[in-house]
Amino acid sequence: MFGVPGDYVLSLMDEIVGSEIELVGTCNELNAGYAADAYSRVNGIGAACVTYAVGGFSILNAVAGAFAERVPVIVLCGGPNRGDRDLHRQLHHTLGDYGVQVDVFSHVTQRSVGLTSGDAAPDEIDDAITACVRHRRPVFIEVPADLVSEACRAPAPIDFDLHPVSEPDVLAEAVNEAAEMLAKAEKPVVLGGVEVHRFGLGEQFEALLDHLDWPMATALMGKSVIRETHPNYIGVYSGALSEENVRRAVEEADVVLSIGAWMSDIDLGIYTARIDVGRMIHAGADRVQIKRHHFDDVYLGDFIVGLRDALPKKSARAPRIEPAAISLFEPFESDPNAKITIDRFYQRINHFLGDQDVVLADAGDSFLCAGDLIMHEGVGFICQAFYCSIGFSIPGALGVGLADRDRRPVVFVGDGAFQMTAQELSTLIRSGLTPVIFLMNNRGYTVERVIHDGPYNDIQNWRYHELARVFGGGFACEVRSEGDLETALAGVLEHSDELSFIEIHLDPDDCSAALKRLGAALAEQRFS
Ligand SMILES: Cc1ncc(C[n+]2csc(CCOP(=O)(O)OP(=O)(O)O)c2C)c(N)n1
Ligand SMILES: [Mg+2]
Repeated sequence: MFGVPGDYVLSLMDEIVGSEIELVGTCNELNAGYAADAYSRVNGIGAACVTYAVGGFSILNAVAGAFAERVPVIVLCGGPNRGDRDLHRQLHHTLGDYGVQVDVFSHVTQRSVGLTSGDAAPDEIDDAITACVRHRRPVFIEVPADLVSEACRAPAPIDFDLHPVSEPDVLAEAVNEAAEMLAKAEKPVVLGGVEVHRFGLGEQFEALLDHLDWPMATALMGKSVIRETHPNYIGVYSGALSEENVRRAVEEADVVLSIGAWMSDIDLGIYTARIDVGRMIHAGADRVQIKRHHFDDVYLGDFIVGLRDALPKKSARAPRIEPAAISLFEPFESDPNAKITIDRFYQRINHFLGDQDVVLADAGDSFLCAGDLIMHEGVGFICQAFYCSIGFSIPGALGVGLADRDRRPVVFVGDGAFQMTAQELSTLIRSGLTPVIFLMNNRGYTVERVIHDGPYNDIQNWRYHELARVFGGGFACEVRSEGDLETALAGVLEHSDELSFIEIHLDPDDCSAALKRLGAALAEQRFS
């Protein structure tokens, strides 16, 4: 559990410290929220604990992100004693209306509850935890300081009912209709999505893919939903931003079978995607849409298994499309004196990632570039490709590292994003974690520059690589050439038992081809 103390939450924190839960102090509450979110993406659920209002409203943005991206996080928040509320005392951190926090959080959580009595608390807490797990969304529980020590009954076992049962007739009808459409397909493609991961359906999904043997792409949100060395995996689809072979495979398919994919603007390449609904089967968490009609109460897991049973093995003569993992076999030869560029950097990093790494790519050019990296067996990819709050990745690395100490977080973060949450480097070091952080210094907000430039996109240039030493240690260096990059990567391997921080100096106008296309599409939308 991640958090920052305050007087309203000290009694609750004492209970947490005395429990089996490890309480990890972060530099601020926003970072506690990001860390809990990333922890949840690896381990299935995350938690944070903060004080009333000043803490609560600081973590709000991270909770909104978890809500938008369906990440289960439990937020505990201390609060004024019940007696003080009754007397309407003007207490520090309060805003007149004591209920305002629970109210605000009700808009960005599945359940927002202020506990009021020991009698009701066990049911209210169980209800909130159940809502969090079932809906894969955050919940907020406010605990008045004086309630913490009040006696209540022991908690009952909870049945989370994670995979509710589909309506059998509706499921059968949806599966039959989908199977009929797919059986006629000659050029089908599968689009794998984030909900497969959120609902723990990776194995079922991979079994379906192996059974069908069709090409499969993913949108950015769903990246790493299966290992990307899978022979059927062809790459990230994001409309006009995609690599040409992936774009054509998806847009020229006669049926697109979308399994748990989201259709957000970034995922669809700012609506440059050209997929006709008339050729689409779109299975979501609890609903299946076929062409222009839909079936409710059909759950994703049931639909995946149902389709596998209904379709013959390797039915369609799906075209062979080059697997994305082929890029791993393209040799990389370093040109030591060449200035480092974005393209060459990521080509090199593709060969650097190891099994069990978890890549965290911050919003900005970092997540567009990292989308083309190949996630090996067991390698995870985490980015907020829908909510896109910059600064997620550094505290996110803390969450990932603590969720599984055997996995190395590898962070790609822009200079602008880094300045948002930089101080959490200190907690990474304090926790003895060993992430590798690549700070992409292109002197400002390049994404924004590409959309529309102005003086607001310039930021103060820091000596970023010196910060690791300021915050307590680790291996750090800066990279200007391809030769420097080789030296830096050798240093990372040598210092595998500590944090590595590598500052990459880039030209301000050096960015990925995808960003150039994205910028043009966004600029057209906003400024035309
Ligand atoms: C919390 C937050 N504030 C502002 C934005 C708007 N925004 C999106 S990208 C970006 C700039 C990111 O700059 P940097 O991290 O340096 O990445 P680059 O674009 O240079 O690759 C900004 C300010 C945001 N997404 N999130
Ligand atoms: Mg930048």
